[in-house]
Amino acid sequence: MPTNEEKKKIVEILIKSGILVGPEFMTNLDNDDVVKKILSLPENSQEEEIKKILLENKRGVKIVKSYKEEANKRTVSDFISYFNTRYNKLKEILHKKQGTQDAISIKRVVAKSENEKVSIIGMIYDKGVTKNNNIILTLEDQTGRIKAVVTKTKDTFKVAEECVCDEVIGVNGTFNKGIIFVDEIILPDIPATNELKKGPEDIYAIFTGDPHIGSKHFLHENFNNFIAWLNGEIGTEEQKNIAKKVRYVFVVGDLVDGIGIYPSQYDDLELKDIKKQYEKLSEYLEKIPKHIEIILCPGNHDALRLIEPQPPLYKDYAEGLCNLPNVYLVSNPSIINIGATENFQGFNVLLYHGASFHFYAERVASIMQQGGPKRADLIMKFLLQRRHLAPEHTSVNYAPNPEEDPLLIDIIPDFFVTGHIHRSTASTYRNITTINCSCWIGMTDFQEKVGLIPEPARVVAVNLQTRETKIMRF
Ligand code: D5M
Ligand code: FE
Ligand code: ZN
Repeated sequence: MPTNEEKKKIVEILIKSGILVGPEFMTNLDNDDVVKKILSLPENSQEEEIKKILLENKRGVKIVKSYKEEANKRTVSDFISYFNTRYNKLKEILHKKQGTQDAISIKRVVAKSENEKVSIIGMIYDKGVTKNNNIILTLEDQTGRIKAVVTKTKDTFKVAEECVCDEVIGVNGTFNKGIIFVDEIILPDIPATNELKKGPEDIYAIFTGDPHIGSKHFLHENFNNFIAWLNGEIGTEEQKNIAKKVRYVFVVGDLVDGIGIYPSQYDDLELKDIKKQYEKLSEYLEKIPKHIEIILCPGNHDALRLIEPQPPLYKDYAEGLCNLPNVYLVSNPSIINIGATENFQGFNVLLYHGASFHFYAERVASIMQQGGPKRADLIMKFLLQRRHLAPEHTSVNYAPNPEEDPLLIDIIPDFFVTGHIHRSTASTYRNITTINCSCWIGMTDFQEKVGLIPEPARVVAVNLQTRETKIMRF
């Protein structure tokens, strides 16, 4: 708790920065970290900075990573630095793993004598098949390129079959006649020892996505049922009991249907004005009880650039949302920490709408054969193993930030949450709960054409004390 002296100082700082707070603000200011952060701000701090700190003061939500849009134009050299940054980070992860600890540079491999055991860490520059149906990978690091052959008879052939360009892997094998004959491929992956965290409180987080507000196919009635349930108005006794314990609602992109997203979309729209679509969303979300924190990230239908990372929604479009005290606008992707208490570090939730998913659903044979886009669980596992949301360069449009790769999975999340596919799955990979959220829009002509049957009006409810997941239908 801040002392009276500290309280006075905080009020002064807030007034100077033009921020008005209600009387309940001081009563609720019980987080010493927040008090310290505000007091250590320079005199003429930006309003935005203070607001960010205040936002985190709200119960149990901390924005760990959310990306802003960078203003500068990108050049070819940015792509080179971006790939170097990505390679270095994944190399660091791989170097810690059993099997690739002794990896050396490609230049040093090439200088070796014949028939020597070698280990390298490389980015896949190219992948092909030899005339005997073995897989041939061209691997690259900062010192050069080398070919690596994986024969059909090796156990690791299955791993090689799934590999895509631009992912970073460890390779162990024998160097002979300028080629590495591969014994083992090691992926950066999630450690097998990754722990399942359980929270101290019997509370719930709800995961949903793709409301597509504004579309003629938006399912008003079902969405209203969902909100009525959150308000304890409908459901069985057991379901009402869960509703009482909900503290967080995540909505993972395609918040509105947008305008001009596909050629004939105009005819599919009930609300043909983007601001009206976001206003409608605010009207719905306003009905959610205020003790529930609502976290919103954008998707490919939202009023933002399609380049990833997509920044949080702009205030201009989402004024109503900004005025709701329990709404947090974050980027796509982003990492949000929830449920932390004095003795518990909280859960990290990795949010990603999922624009890269179709690429892997169609290109990776093992995923395609098991259901393709219907198997978000397999796609999510594939991405976690590669520690990247879109390993192959052409799988999404992205901004090549030379200092950081926002699509890299460096922090191991407790929850990996995506949408876009309009179906729901809840699964686990190495103690990470992988959730693909459903949607609130019926079948569109486009989906009918691509043969993807949606499973709308479902949410995934997770108990943060037991980590039990439940798919609920509305
Ligand atoms: O995506 C709506 C639906 O359409 C969802 O089921 C995914 C599918 N979809 C979206 N983009 C593609 C591509 N490029 N190929 C195949 N299927 C796709 P939404 O983002 O809501 O329009
Ligand atoms: Fe969608
Ligand atoms: Zn989408």
